Amino acid sequence: MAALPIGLTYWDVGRLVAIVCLPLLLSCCYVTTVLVCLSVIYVAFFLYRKSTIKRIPISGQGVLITGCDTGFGHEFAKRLDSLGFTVFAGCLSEQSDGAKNLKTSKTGRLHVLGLNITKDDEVLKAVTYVTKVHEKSGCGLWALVNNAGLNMLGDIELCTMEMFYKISEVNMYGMVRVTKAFLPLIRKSKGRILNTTSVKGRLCLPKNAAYGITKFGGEAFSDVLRLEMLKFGVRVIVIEPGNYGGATGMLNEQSLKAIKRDFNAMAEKVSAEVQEVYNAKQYLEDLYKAVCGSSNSTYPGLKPVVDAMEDAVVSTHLNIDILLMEATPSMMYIALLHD
Ligand SMILES: *[C@@H]1O[C@H](CO)[C@@H](O)[C@H](O)[C@H]1NC(C)=O
Ligand SMILES: *[C@@H]1O[C@H](CO)[C@@H](O)[C@H](O)[C@H]1NC(C)=O
Ligand SMILES: CC(=O)N[C@H]1CO[C@H](CO)[C@@H](O)[C@@H]1O
Repeated sequence: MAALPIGLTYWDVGRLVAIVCLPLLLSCCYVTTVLVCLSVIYVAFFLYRKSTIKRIPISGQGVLITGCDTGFGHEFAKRLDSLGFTVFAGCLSEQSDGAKNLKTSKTGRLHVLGLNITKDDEVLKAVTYVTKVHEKSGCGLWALVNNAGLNMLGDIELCTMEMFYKISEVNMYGMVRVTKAFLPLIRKSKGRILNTTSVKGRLCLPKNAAYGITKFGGEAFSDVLRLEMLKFGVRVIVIEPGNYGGATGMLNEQSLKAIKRDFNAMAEKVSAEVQEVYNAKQYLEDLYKAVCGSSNSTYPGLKPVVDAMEDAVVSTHLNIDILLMEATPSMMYIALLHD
């Protein structure tokens, strides 16, 4: 959403204008005068509150983000780098275009790490690296952003068991592995853990079982973690983006190739009975075409989600009211609060 120089979005301004004008339109009597006064007071309070959202002191604080090759992770790494954070950008491959692009940062604070979150040794190596940097600079690790994730599509009767295992290994167990490994550092800083899930962590849609169960699992994991971390002063936040597939890279050329590969494997392994009932091969071909076409119908940018991620990492008080102002219709943004 476009922002005006004073830090308000057009939506904010529209709402304020409506609040001020409505009483005037209704009638012109004594009651109107009172309502206008009240409105002006409300507007003043609103502006005051907007201008006093407190931010943590950023200088030197570290944030580790997984899945920075593309999408939200990539954009968020750049955003935090520009704000002054020390950023540890975990990339599935250090040779990816995204990783190479991040390495061109001139701030000297952006570290690109090869981090396949399904591998114990790579996660351990990342912990050692982050610890070493912090011993040198003396700052803590303020936040862990679990963002890396895979998408998968297909009816339950068509998806192979390998597909169910593979996506859980990344989206669910990968997050558990990374979180467990970095918790000692986060506990020390009384910091934050941010998890990117999806609206599909709350809503069930056909053809989304393999993906959906990992996101429901992620929601459960985050909520339990939130309760267990209360006593350590660590906050746990989930962000649930909606229809952003086109902008995240989930539907780029490479991802479409992976989907095609999955669909070919599905068509090959499907039983004769299921092939007949679903006309599976044709069905998957049509589904693939629909997926290719769908990237144009998703939200075109990443900014609303990256703004929400920034709020979750940077705001001193996670006030659900303030954070919700950044929500858009295509995104649900839920901050799980302690109190
Ligand atoms: C990540 O690790 C898994 C095994 O844990 C492996 O199957 C996969 O190919 C790796 N991905 C990349 C891009 O190296
Ligand atoms: C989606 O948009 C792109 C670029 O605007 C266009 O080239 C492509 O044909 C569109 N795809 C579909 C299926 O409409
Ligand atoms: C609970 C939660 O939000 N889990 C998500 C955290 O991040 C992982 C990995 O990026 C997601 O796949 C989980 O669903």
